[in-house]
Amino acid sequence: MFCFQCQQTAGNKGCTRVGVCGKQPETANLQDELICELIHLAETAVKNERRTKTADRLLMDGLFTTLTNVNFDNASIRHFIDRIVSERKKIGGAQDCPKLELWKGETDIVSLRSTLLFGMKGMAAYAHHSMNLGYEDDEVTAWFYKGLCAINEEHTVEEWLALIMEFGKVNLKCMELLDSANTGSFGTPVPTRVNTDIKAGPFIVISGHDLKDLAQLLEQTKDKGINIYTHGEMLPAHGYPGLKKYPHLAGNFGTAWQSQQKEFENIPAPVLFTTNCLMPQRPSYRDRIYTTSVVGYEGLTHITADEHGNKDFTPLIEQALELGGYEHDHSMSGINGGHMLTTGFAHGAVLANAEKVISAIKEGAIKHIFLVGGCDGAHPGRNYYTEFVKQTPMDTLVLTLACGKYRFNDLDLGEIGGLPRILDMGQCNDAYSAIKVALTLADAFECSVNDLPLTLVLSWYEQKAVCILLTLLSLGIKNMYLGPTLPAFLSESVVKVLVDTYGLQPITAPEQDMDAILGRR
Ligand code: FSO
Ligand code: SF4
Repeated sequence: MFCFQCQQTAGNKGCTRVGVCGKQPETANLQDELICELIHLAETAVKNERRTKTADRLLMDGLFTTLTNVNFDNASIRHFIDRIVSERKKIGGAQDCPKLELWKGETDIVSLRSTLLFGMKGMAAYAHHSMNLGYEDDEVTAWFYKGLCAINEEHTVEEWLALIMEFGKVNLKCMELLDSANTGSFGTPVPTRVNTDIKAGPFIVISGHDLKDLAQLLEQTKDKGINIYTHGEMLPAHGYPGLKKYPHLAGNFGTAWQSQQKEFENIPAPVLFTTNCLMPQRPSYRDRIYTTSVVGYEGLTHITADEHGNKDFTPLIEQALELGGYEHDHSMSGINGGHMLTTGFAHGAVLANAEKVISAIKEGAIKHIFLVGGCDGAHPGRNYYTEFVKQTPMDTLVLTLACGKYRFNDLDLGEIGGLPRILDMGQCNDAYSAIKVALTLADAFECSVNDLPLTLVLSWYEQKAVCILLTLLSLGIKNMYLGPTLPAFLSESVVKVLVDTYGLQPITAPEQDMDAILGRR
């Protein structure tokens, strides 16, 4: 096996014996085979000018299946490969296709090819959620064909870089599409306080990013005496009017994904994984974990959708009632309990306060805005983000998004002009909100985003973070800080391009970076 797609890759070089994430060699090899089959399907569709709805969906879901911490189930990956092959044959493709060597070749070319492929895996996740809610954009869907074909073609370094920047722009469209899908289906998020303790009685925990799954679960548990708690990236769901209207959407359970093995131990309730990040389970709670959609793990119960996307969550509901939950209201102290978390500051809520923010910046009440966001992970260097946020001066705002926020979203940093100093914009795809806010401010100050008193301090873990980074670069955003380590798949020369052209900086120490950003040196 060879895999170097995520931040925790072995020795920051590549997983070769077994994945740090728990992925086994056979699974890794099957995922490579799946990617090769997707490339052949895209090539056949383009060559024969026969794009189909089924192929569209296979490209997105297939890429998403291979994203970090999504699918560890060999049988389901094999089944997926069979579906791709059968669709390829249906549209006039060859019986058998050659195996492709994705990770072999000249270092810089492998690096550029991997960057594009990993970015596309991230975009596939966003396109998948949009499609679940009935939202599609032809330019985005068509780019999956274009990008997959491009991966199996020869390009010069300049051509690869141009393709990657073009991809970044398409991914912005895809994030905009998902924003329309989420707000069009569930309304514009409003600032919302979220409880982190667990009420007595039966409950279900729902993790991942898919709001449609949450909506169906809320509908099916209505008036059944079952409370629903979000976990990880599902926390921002509380801000959407169409979801918060359910009184049994009771709070948020636990912290970021990498703590799940500890936090799920002994909970008297089932947990549904709608997307990543799923970790190998300890035996103590394995019988309570359910998967759906592209998520898979051998031995877990998988909830499938019918042809209209409807799912039947009865197995979880029955188990929740059987387990009964906690006897008394349960304090989760130690794992974020006892705090109220605040979410719902997507672009709608922040821009409703745009005048206030703009005049606060003009009057000097807000001296700087930081976007500290991205994905969390187990790397020890990730304490940087907690320390960095703690050190932000009182006259600065901190925008955040994705699961990296669990490093500091329980800190009380006070308020600035009636706004909390930490504003949670949502999930990782809500980077779209951050971009919208930045562009609005640039407009108001008649300058470029790079001239605003704004700095992006990003944490990355898996491939959605890769597509977001490529979008930010394609918008020409400079001097971003990235950590906790630079991606192993970026070769030295590619890093040099990013540093020289975009001023991308690896994080160092919180004080040192803060001083440099605020010009205090
Ligand atoms: Fe986190 Fe996992 Fe949103 Fe990622 S839960 S790490 S970038 O999947 O998707 O932030
Ligand atoms: Fe290693 Fe990450 Fe790949 Fe898992 S996804 S095998 S941890 S590089």
